[in-house]
Amino acid sequence: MAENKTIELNVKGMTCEGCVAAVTRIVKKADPQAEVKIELASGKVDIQSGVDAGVLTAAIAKGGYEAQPR
Ligand SMILES: [Cu+2]
Repeated sequence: MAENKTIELNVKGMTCEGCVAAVTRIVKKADPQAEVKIELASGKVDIQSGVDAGVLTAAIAKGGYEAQPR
């Protein structure tokens, strides 16, 4: 299994706890072992995962949120 690393993203488009739950779900679908920390007000998303940052960013984008490394 790949080594976990911290992936730091800025995610735009999250407006409520429902969005936080949706982004968490998207990340967990890509990596069930991932640890996800989301700050709704700032859009800061920190993910501990062995999955490639590009894969997670693409999955979040597909879910309708704009994700960028920060
Ligand atoms: Cu929402």
